[in-house]
Order: sequence, then structure tokens, then C-alpha cells
Amino acid sequence: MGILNITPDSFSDGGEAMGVDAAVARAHALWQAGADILDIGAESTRPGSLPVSEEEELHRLLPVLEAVADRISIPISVDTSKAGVMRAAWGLGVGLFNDITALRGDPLALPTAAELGASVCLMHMRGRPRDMQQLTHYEDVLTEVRDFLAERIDACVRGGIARERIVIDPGFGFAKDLSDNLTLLRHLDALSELGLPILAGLSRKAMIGAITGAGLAKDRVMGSVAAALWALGKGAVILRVHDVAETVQAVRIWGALAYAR
Ligand code: 7PJ
Repeated sequence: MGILNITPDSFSDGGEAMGVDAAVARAHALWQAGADILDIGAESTRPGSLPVSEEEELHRLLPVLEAVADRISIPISVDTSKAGVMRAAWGLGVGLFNDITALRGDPLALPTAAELGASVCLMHMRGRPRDMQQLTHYEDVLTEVRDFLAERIDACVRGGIARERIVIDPGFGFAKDLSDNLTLLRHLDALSELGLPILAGLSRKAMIGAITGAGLAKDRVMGSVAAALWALGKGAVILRVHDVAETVQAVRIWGALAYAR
């Protein structure tokens, strides 16, 4: 899953607000580099970030979706918590919603995703991006994340979302310190008992910098690839990454070995 951030402030590729042409060019490049899914986000979710209005989110997102939809032929996911954004994006062919609040952020999100028949990615987080890094004290992070995801899966299924349409994600870096992230990654296979595909988002994150000393997000590519391969070995089937070409090359080697005799 290749990441396309169209926010002015996303932590690893931000700074420049992305215009439609630049966004389309990047989407195309991610596809050509071997992405199987494109994940487009118009609301920054990095630690400390503030929410944007639905109007602003749609204003950023819709022109890009319109331009991208008929230029690339891979499924598109939209990062959003808002039912209104889901509905508008669905109308433009988006089939997957990647919601860092696991459909808790907007009371209409779950019923809307159910009504549309959309697929959803449910991610573990405590609090909201603006305060989540004060909420990193766990008795047992693995059990808590697994129980949270189990509860959210139940809520979604009861609300009419088919199990087959749900992906789960431990939410690396979301209300977690380095040791929480390492515990979750080391034991990622513990989430396999929930019986759903696991997505891992490790790309360029602070934990990669903390371990390697790579202060700048753009210098964390090789560390991110290493972490992604570990995640694959522990059962992840979707890797959410900025550096698609590099990750695809590594995954090809991993796959050749995983399936060799
Ligand atoms: C994640 C995400 C993640 C899912 C972000 C970043 C911060 N969505 N959105 N999982 N991270 N599902 O890209 O570093 O880990 S935003």
C-alpha cells in the first residue's frame, strides 16, 4: 500500500502543500513502482496534529480522487474518519476506508461504511493524534491492542460490515512508545488469532529513527524496509509504505525465500 499524503503538514513528505498535478504524478509513480493499493490521506494524523473540517478535507481530496481514479488501475483507499468523506469518496470509486479511529471518530462512519458495503481498516489508537503520546502506559500492550481490535471487529460486524471486508492494524506509533512498538512488532503474529488480514504501518516512523539514529524521515528508508520484512514474517499481508520501489524489491526476495523448497 503506497502512501499519498495530500496534507500540507504530513511529517515525512510534508512541507509543500500538494497540488492536484503533483498528487497525480506521485500516485502514478507509486503504482508504477509496484504498489497494489494507493492510500490517499487529506487529514494529517501525525502526533500533535489537529483535525481538519470536512469541507477542507473534501476540498483537498475530491479533485485528486477525480484525477487519479481513471489514471491508475489499483484499488484506492482513503484515510478518513468522516462519514461524509466516505460517501463522497465511494462515489468516485474508493472501496476501502483506512480510519485511524477504527470507526469511532464519527458516529455515522460505521453505519455509512456498512450501508455502502465498503471495506475498512481498523487501527488501534488511544485518544486522538493531538494527545495520544501522553497515553502510552499499558499493563500489557499486546493484549490490550488485541482486545481492542476484537471489540471493534464485533462492533463492525454487528453494525453490518461483513467480516471479509475488515483489515486490522496495531497502529504503530499511535499512543505507543518505542518499547510498546517493539513488543507489538515482535509479537505481531498474536493478532493472527483474530483471523483477519493484518496491515502494518511502520514506514519512516519515529521508532525507526529512534532505533537507528536517522533523525530525518527521508533517511529511514532502509530501516523501514527491514521492519516491513519482519512484519511480513510475523503475518502482515499489507505494508503501508512511502518507499514502494524499495519495499517491493525487498518483499520479492522475501517472497521467493518464503515459498522456496
Ligand atoms: C498509519 C495510518 C498506520 C494505518 C498513518 C504515518 C502516520 N493508517 N496512517 N496504519 N499511519 N492504517 O504515515 O507515519 O500505521 S499516518
